Amino acid sequence: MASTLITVAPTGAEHLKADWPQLPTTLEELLAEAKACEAAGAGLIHVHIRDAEHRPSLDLGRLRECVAALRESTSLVVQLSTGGSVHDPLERRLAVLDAAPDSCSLTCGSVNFGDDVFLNPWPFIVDLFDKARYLGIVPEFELFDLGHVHAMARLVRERGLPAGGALHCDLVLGVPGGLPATPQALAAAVAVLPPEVTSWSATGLGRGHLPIMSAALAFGGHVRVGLEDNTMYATGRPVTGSHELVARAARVAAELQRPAMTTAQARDLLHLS
Ligand code: KMH
Ligand code: ZN
Repeated sequence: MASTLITVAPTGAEHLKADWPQLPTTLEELLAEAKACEAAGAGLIHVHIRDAEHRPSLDLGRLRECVAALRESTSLVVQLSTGGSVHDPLERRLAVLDAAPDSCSLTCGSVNFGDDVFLNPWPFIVDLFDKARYLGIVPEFELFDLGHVHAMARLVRERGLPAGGALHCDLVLGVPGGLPATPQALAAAVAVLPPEVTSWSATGLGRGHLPIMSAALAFGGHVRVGLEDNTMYATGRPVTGSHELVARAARVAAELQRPAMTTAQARDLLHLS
């Protein structure tokens, strides 16, 4: 039976701790959430860290400490965000790879991000791709728009496959400026994925969370959930922790005969040694 990779994105860079106290912004909180998410069925954790004031951070020392602690406490695939926040300079985002995670996010183009711009110029994409491959870090290509799908295809055709040879991407729908979080938009993006793609997941922001999770499973994809993307479990009922969203995704996937992958299966899927 085919199984489902459940990625959890527990923190992100956008939500404020003051507004969402359940957001794991300290290392201790992140480790507790990661363990609960692994127990609930997550295979991979997409990590943004925060500083002592709960602000988004790309501090290399903190990133290294976080990678080591997650590896010690869980067997989750550890993916560091190279997207950071919209305010992070490109050089600091590139330096994230020096923390040596298993995987890194790699966004394949710029996109309006609410009132801001999430900047990903082509030379930066190439630098990230080359550095990740040199270091043996497996990228997950983040695709916020249809043009990003074509940029990913151009990247692998011009530069070859990433470390390990698998090609995993994640469709992010619902950012104001990118693809809307509708099954129709997801179908359009899936239809133009290049043949080199070996696996894909999807996440829908906010109200798009459930429609995109359901559609991704129906289309044979994997899913990403977590407070980074969605703070409400149901109308009027905030998420108490990302593990709740992982548990629900695992239940739905099991009912659809696509049970949650183990972390070992997740490593196989991504060709991680
Ligand atoms: N925080 C967004 C600006 C990623 O992690 O690679 C970018 C983001 C994507 O979250
Ligand atoms: Zn992220």
